[in-house]
Formats: sequence, C-alpha cells, structure tokens
Amino acid sequence: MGFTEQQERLVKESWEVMKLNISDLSLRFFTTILEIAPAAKGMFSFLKDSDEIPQNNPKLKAHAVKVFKMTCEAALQLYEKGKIVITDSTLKNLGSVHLKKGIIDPHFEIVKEALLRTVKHAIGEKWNEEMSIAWGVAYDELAAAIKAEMRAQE
Ligand code: HEM
Ligand code: ISQ
Repeated sequence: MGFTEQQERLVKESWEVMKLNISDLSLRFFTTILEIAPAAKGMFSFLKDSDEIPQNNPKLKAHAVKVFKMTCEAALQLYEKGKIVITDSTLKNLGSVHLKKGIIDPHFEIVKEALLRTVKHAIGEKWNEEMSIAWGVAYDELAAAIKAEMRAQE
C-alpha cells in the first residue's frame, strides 16, 4: 500500500501537537507499554533498581522521543521515497540492542498499541481513525526494518 500525502500530513500535524507536551507523553508511552505487558519491566535498564517507573529519567524520555521521531521520519520517507531509509549504523545498532534485550515479534505489537494510544491521548478531540492508521503503517514499516536487521544479526 502506498503512503499518501494526506497520511504524511496527519502524522506531521499530530507530531507538532505532541511536541508541546513531549516530556509527559514520553513517560505515558513507556507507562502504557508496561500496562499492556508488565513482563516487559525486566527488559529496560531504566527500571533496574526500582519497581516504580522513574518520573524523570532522561534516558527513558530520550529513547521514547526517538521512537516517536523515527516513526515520523518513516512516514515522511514512505511518502517521498515509498520505502524506509535508515542510516546503516543506526539500523545496525537498533538491531543489536533489541536482539540483545531478547525482543521478539509480538513485542512490536505491544509497542505499536502503546504508541497509537499515546497519539490518541495527545490529540484529544482532533484525533481520528485515519491518523492512527497513518502512524500504524509508518510504525509497521519501521518495525519491519528493525526485525529484518535483528534476523540478519542472529
Ligand atoms: C532501546 C527504538 C521497538 C525495547 C531502544 C533505543 C531506541 C529504540 C532508539 C535506544 C537504543 C540505544 O540505546 O542505542 C525502537 C523503535 C522500535 C522499538 C524505533 C520499533 C519500531 C522495541 C520493542 C521493544 C523495545 C518492540 C520491546 C518491548 C527496548 C529496550 C531497549 C530499547 C528494552 C533498551 C533500553 C535500555 O534499557 O537502555 N529502542 N524500539 N523496543 N528498546 Fe526499542
Ligand atoms: C525503547 N524502545 C521502544 C519503545 C520505548 C519506549 C520508551 C522508552 C524506550 C523505548
């Protein structure tokens, strides 16, 4: 399926809104992942020393922001080039980190669900189904690139 100009615009517009409150949304995104999959707790170094989600961990927030940003970037590239383009070293690193952490395919669905819920919360009344579809397609393509790299490194 081609990624349309409209879809790219929906992702870009919602991201502009999300940026205004990105610190809270990053934390919310992470918290939602753990709500859907409490077992994922053990995977993240941010939680190593406590049961509670740190409210102000810069690394946690930076990683969460990166996931949002990379998904936006994926949307732009899908529209402009019809495919995902990620720098080789970035993709290698992402493949390696996720492989080492023991991430498997179903985990990607959990993060997707958490991402879409976070977007919906952030956008409020202006949210619509098309917006979720656009974010979902961009995320799926990005996830596919990371999964392929993980398999290549196995
Ligand atoms: C780390 C992005 C999917 C769990 C990271 C990092 C980034 C990232 C940018 C930091 C890498 C570094 O330290 O150099 C993404 C993107 C994803 C994705 C773009 C999907 C498109 C997932 C999934 C899981 C996951 C499905 C499983 C729940 C983790 C964990 C770390 C990590 C456990 C290490 C964090 C730490 O303890 O420092 N991810 N990720 N990620 N990701 Fe993901
Ligand atoms: C790493 N990978 C996927 C999702 C994330 C969400 C919050 C913090 C780090 C993450």
